[in-house]
Amino acid sequence: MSITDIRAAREAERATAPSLLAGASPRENTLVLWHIYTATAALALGALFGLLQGFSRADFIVMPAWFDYYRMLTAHGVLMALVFTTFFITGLCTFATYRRIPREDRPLRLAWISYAVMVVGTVMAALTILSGNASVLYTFYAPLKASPWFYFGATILILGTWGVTADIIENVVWFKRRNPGDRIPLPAFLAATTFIMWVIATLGVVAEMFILIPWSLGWTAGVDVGLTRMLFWYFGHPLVYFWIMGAYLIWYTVIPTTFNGRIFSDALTRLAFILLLLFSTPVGIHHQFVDPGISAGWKWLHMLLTYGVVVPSFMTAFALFATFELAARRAGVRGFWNTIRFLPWRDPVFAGAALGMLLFIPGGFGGIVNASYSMDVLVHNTMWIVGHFHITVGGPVALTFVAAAYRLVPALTGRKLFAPKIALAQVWMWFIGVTAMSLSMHWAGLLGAPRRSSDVSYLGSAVAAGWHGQMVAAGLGGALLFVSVLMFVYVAVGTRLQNERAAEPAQFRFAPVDEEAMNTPAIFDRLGAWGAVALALAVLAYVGPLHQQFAQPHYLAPAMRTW
Ligand code: HAS
Ligand code: CU
Repeated sequence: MSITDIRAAREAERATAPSLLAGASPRENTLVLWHIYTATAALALGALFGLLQGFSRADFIVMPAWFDYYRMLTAHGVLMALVFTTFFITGLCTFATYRRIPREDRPLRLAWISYAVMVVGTVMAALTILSGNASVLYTFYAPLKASPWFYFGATILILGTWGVTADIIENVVWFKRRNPGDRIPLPAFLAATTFIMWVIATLGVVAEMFILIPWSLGWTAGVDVGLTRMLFWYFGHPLVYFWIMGAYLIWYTVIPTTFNGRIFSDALTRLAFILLLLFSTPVGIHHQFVDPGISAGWKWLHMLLTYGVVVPSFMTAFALFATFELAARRAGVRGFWNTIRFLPWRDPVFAGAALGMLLFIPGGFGGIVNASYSMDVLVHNTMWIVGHFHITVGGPVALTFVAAAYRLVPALTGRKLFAPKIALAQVWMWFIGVTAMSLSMHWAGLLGAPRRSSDVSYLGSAVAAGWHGQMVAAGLGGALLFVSVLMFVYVAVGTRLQNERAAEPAQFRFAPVDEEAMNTPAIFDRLGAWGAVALALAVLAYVGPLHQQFAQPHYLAPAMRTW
């Protein structure tokens, strides 16, 4: 049988596949759609600032004084890293929980209130940035001081996500009460694990706000910079794993449905997420290798644990390849290249996610470079890091999210995917744009180009001229990404606006588990217990470093407003 015949047979089989298809409620769909479209709006606006960012760095433009570089950079970072990702993940995880825990007349009040709180916080923070009163970048490092409205907005956004967590957990508990002997359905389990991790992580940033808010209100004279940075990175690393867990949820449970595949193993998937829950927090000091005031011993421990958090990602890589191969073998396909050709590359849902997976191979390896203390000293605070995070959060994470939206939005609106060819071109254009951009950024970083600075030409220095070419390539890659985002918005919004409803409502399936996979041990379902272990690990990893911060003589830095 040729690959074309196999593809046709697979399509036919997919139509009748025993995938897990749960009923949908229009009330629930509307709620999820608001999350997804809010994320889309943040992505569109963030992309505009991304384009300006790339062009400024390439010296194509100079930002005007009334909307300076740092204001634009803060708006870009906050909208992309904190708003787009968070709204997409709250929508996705709420959806995964609701679809796999069907419930009549599910109370939605808490979910709607949480969504509204998130929006209020976002609008407060965004307006403060746009008005020029919070050009503190997305890491809001002290002693740069923003208007209190920014810190209030960010805190309110986080409190809203705690409401989303409470809603997801309430549904899981409801399920467990009615089905005490059953495992929590896998997508709901992954969603709940992600949000338990998130709550533990956000404790750090909320604690930081207890320092920043009184200080920005003028109630305290200065700020302990070391302490605020430590609290930030206690949150900052798990933040990036919060993003990737959203992508992993899609890779494990949704992507196999695009080629009629099965989940390789329910137990392995749960274990990977449990490991991410345990190891995402006690590694944050790998962002502070060059910070003073933290002893080498604690830096070493966090470095070691960082190699621990890599393990669930390697497990994921293994499980995904296994899923591909098992499906191909069932269809009679043998050999590496035939397996690759067997995969549904013309489906934008698959293609987007798969291109994201490919990007995560260099992305993950770059992370392992950063994790090593001695290597990090070479690349810290250079464009290399900016390349690393665009090839991770801008690659596997964002590309998987837009790809999944091509399945989610039709399912939520009951309409056919609008312009599927543009959707497919869009994910490829994203892939090419982000590859060009982030590889050039890595390269520029190796040449010494700094991050977070508006003028990288150093007033015409010869050394700085050496990375100008890379900055131009990055700017052009960024332009491709910008066009790609516009294409995404066109398809995602067009799907909702087209009047024609699909003859057969679009379906959203989660993949079934491979029949030959082992049974899942009951211990893997003990979410509360794993959450407690994760919290204990976080405390153990930080009690020493925090003690060091408090034991040092307190120098409180005066506030700075450099813009
Ligand atoms: Fe990172 C800095 C270390 C992963 C994001 N990281 C950052 C920052 C961000 C970020 C935003 O140790 C900058 C923060 C700032 O503003 O300062 N990172 C790591 C390590 C990993 C890692 C060890 N990072 C991520 C992910 C991110 C992300 C994921 C976002 C989503 N990172 C660091 C360190 C720093 C850092 C230091 C601080 C540096 C400094 O100096 O400031 C790892 O966990 C990565 C493990 C991943 C893998 C890859 C597995 C591959 C998979 C794909 C499978 C492919 C398939 C292909 C199946 C080992 C799962 C299929 C094939 C087909 C044909 C379809
Ligand atoms: Cu990190």
